[in-house]
Amino acid sequence: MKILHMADQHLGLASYGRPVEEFGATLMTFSRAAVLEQVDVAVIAGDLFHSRRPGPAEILLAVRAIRVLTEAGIDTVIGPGNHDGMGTIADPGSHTLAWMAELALNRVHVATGPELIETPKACFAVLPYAHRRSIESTATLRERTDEASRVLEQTINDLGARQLARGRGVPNVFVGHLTTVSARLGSEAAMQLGWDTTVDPAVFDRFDVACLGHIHVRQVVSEKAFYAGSPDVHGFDDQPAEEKGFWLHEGDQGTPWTHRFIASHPRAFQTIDLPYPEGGPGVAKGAVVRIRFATGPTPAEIRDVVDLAKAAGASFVKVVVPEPERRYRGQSAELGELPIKAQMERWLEVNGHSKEPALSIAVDVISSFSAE
Ligand SMILES: [Mn+2]
Repeated sequence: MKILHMADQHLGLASYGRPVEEFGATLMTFSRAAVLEQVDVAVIAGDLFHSRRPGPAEILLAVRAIRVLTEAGIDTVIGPGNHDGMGTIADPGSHTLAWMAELALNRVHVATGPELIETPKACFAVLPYAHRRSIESTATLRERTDEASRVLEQTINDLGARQLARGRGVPNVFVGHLTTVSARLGSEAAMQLGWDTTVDPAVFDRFDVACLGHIHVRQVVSEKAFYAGSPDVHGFDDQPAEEKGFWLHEGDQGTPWTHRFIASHPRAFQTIDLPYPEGGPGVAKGAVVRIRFATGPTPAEIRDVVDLAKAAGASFVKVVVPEPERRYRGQSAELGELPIKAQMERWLEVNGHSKEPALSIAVDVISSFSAE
């Protein structure tokens, strides 16, 4: 059987001057690819919408793309992500896709909690995003995060066991919106490290394939687990446009699966360091361009380089000028000589903040970075 897997579409994000229709077009690229490849199931592994309160334009674009799948006889399996408003796993009505689940559209399967979804050719164990706060506890932040990870792994194992118990002889697929321990993180890294519940990718070994969302960098986590990444470029630190797309997973129960990348061809992002080369800037057609000045420019210089970039085809230009060195309140010159943890501790002390939990969180974040 064939599954086309995407995640993190973020309909409604509209950053860098891009209209919502551009993200809708990417979603339509997904549907058309699914039809072209004659897949059995299209999987959307969370964050279809950018907010839990999408406007009529976003809802229309989502429904149109899903309808293309339905009319081609393709089943669609959707799991809610954090941006869809999935916060508390015990509250099935909390996310923006709840209405779509309630409609019970033919061939459209929306999970409202951790559940099994049966299609003619496979069984899907779907785990919506689960925030740490889903697990009631009086423990410390760190303990709660660890506990939430254990609970999630247990939930995944339970879903897998229930799949096996059904004994249909079809592939057992996992769909989830979550962080795995070894995942290579995108630009939201600092926000997530130490804050998000994480699971060990070994928990996916029991499935035929795991279709993951949440991390925006498309990647292979293990032999069984795959992140689709966001199909549009979300910023200058994101993967380049040519690496964006979907996974085509193909196989049968208990047999080795193949995993093929299908490009989504989103708008390119490009960084140009000044001065421009001879003959002006080389800009990919319609690219979102970031121009970096080495020294502080005059307003006229900024206007000139922006005009040249736009004339060369840029759709949006972001100008970066060097920032003057900042010194935080309470920071002294010799502080720079101290190890970073000591700097942090001293800063909290001087500014009259309590050291916990800020210090433990900072240490987690710092150690995660240096481990790479
Ligand atoms: Mn996302």
